[in-house]
Amino acid sequence: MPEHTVLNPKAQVKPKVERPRLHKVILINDDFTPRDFVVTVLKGEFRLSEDQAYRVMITAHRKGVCVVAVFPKDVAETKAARATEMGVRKGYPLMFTTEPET
Ligand code: TYC
Repeated sequence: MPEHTVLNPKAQVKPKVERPRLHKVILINDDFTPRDFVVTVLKGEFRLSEDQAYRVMITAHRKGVCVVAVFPKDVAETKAARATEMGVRKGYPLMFTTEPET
């Protein structure tokens, strides 16, 4: 056998391909935005069903915050900005933020 024959080629290099981390979109409670409007925004921007949207809204209402969904960073940031903007246009303090998933 030649001196440099590789018996197990896969043992040579460890492919270090890491998936980009996903980012959470987080809904923040406030005292002014109407519940129905929050549900409408969640359905429109995040494609949640009526049931899912109501559960996310009521969880934020009771606990202060709720994770809406996770996306690649740019998608999470765009959706959070668009959803927040929908509230701004109506004069509501509705707020969505993003943070990297641990
Ligand atoms: N707390 C608001 C109210 O009582 C409803 C609300 C829920 C607002 C969730 C924002 O992220 C929110 N009208």
